[in-house]
Amino acid sequence: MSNPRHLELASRRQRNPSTRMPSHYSVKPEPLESLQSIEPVYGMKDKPVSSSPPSNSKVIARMADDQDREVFGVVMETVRSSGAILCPHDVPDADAFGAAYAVRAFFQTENIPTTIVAERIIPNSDLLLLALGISPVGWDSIRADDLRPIITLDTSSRNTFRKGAERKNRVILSIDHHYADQAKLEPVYRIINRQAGSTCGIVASLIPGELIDPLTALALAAGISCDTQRLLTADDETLRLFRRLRRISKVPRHRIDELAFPSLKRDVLATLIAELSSIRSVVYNERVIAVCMTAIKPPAIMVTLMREMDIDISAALSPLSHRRFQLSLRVNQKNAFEYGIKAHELARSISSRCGSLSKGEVGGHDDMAGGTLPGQYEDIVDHIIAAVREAVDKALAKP
Ligand SMILES: [Mn+2]
Repeated sequence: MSNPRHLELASRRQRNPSTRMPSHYSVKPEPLESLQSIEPVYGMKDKPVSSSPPSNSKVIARMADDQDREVFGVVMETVRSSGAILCPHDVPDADAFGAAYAVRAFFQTENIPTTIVAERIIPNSDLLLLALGISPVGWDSIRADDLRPIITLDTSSRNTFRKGAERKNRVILSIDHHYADQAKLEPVYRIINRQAGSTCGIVASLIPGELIDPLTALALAAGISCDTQRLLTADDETLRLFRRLRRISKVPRHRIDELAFPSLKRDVLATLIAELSSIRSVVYNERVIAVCMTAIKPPAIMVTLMREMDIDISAALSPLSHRRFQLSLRVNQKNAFEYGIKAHELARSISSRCGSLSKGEVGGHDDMAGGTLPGQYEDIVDHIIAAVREAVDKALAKP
């Protein structure tokens, strides 16, 4: 890391032991060689973000609690000599990359080496990677005898390891906030809060505030912008955190948003506009439901455009192979948060209507979800519209 402020913080940190992570663990770090046999020891949270200040006042956010910070400290001790592989989800977005960058920078202050391994990076991420000065590698460049433990960021799904599934590396920690039906990893530790708006918010709550240097702040702020639709769905705590991070980063708001949602290349935008002619839309109980096929991968790019058009419930499908599609789903914030039409539940309902053989290849959040679906395009569109109609009926039936 060449950032002088970061180096200064790192050396100050070494001089001042009081800024270290918790030093008295109730959970002792496990020796690396025993990781293979450990049962997962720490569970999943499904609770609102804490409203009381963390007892460790050095952190600047509350999306993780003291137990999470203790776990994070234990993981750090466990990988201190070996180093770790940091693994954001496939087709990483700013939340996944931002979280990976921040963990990497924090570990670096303790001289713990890390490698960021990411698959299917899309050109949309170029700007962010350039700004952060990182170049993730693929699983291909990790040697077979490299047994460093893996930390997954913004995912706890096995899909992340499409190429590396056979690897012997144990996942020591997953930091995540998704509702997922996907085959789950079995990490030794989990720091999962499904009520947190972003993984970057969780990571910001794990790192002592004074060690968050400008570039780390930028990474975390971009991740928060990405997962909250440029703060549109951010709660008060997230807004406060974003403001602090933005101040530390010294980067203007519009530039942070641009890293999270880079302007599309003009030819890509032109293709998306042309593809909109194949959109199928219905109006049901005053909701506009629209489904569109796209060749631009991932379909999240098309579905984000559709959401910006103020469609209530949008779905984009892109063909993966014969009779298999990748789904990206968005529910606009009014329907997601006011009427309780939850994107991740909708995705699950669509998936079961499509008769996904391997149950659970979808996941996501209240307002965004995705996954893979089997079937013919026209049938899948029918299933999506039927599932949304049912969800709208259920939402309207609620008192
Ligand atoms: Mn995320």
